[in-house]
Amino acid sequence: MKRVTLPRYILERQKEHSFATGEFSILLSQIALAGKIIADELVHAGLADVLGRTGAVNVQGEEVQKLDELANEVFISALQFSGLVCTLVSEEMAEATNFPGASAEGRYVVLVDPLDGSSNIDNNGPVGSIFSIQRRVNLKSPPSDEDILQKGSRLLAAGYILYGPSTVLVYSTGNGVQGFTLDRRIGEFVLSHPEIKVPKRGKTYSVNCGRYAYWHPWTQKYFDYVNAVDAPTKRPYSLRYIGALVADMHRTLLDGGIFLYPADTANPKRPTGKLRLLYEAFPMAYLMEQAGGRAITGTERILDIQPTELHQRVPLILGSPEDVTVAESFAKAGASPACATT
Ligand code: AHM
Ligand code: MG
Repeated sequence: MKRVTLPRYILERQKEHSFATGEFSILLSQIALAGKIIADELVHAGLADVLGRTGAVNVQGEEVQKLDELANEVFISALQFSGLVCTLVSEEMAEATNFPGASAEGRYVVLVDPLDGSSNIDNNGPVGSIFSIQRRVNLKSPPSDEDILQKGSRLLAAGYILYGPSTVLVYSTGNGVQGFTLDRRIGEFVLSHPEIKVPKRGKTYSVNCGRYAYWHPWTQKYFDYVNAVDAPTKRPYSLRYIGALVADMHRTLLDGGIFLYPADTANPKRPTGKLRLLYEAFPMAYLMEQAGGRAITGTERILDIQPTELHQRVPLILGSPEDVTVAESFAKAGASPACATT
């Protein structure tokens, strides 16, 4: 059997990347290394003393799990000595971290959610890591917000690692989406899902419908729509929701359908939903578009949003193009004063 490892794949396609020769290979192999280390820690988590909470609360106001902290440390160690990354942005760190020494000259900003879906950790559910890479805007001055707060449409690369029954790394550098599965026998990611394309339409929707009471009227109407019986459009859709964005994204990417984490009214402090723009919504939107899908807030393309804050949140709706377009028509009708129902 022909086995194409991740390092071989990157080398073979290096000329297509918008990175300077060799730099992307180093960056991606360091990210893949972080993924392998985290995957290994997760496999043994129930045996080592790494389950549960640290007692700390992060910048998001969420309790930090020991594995959140560990995964964050793994990404820092994997990236800070590459000499390529000037700044790391992480869900687990209140501020962006500028790496010292030779790295201060680095030409890239890396953004990560080191362990996404961490509420699944203690019950042995799937979790993931999300990463993306931006090019530093100005090499002559110290790294600043200008380098970090760039639109998703300017991303050089994005991807995720899903720690499920197998560990899968999916990434794009703007030339389609490739998926690799970790072969533990040789310790390498091996190409298993070349040129991933999302189906034009799916049969499932994915949303935390326990929040129905807090949703805006258009979201409730869309939910009622996907649950209604209509043979020509193959409704009702089935519900699939894992509660870990990486796992819900991976299924949606492969099988089609729609994922939503919409804005709701539950918490006035976060009227734009739960998911974070820079290190959750942007990379997933980038991958979904690269696979032929769409990603919107409801009324706006995610990748066109100009970020204003490091940990800003955003409503996220992504998936098969036809499914997202239907949801968009509900959102646009709901946003129009003529159609407002409250
Ligand atoms: P996390 O990054 O702190 O783990 O939170 C993000 C997660 C996503 O993975 C997932 O889509 C969402 O939170 C689930 O939230 P909820 O439990 O409200 O459905
Ligand atoms: Mg997350």
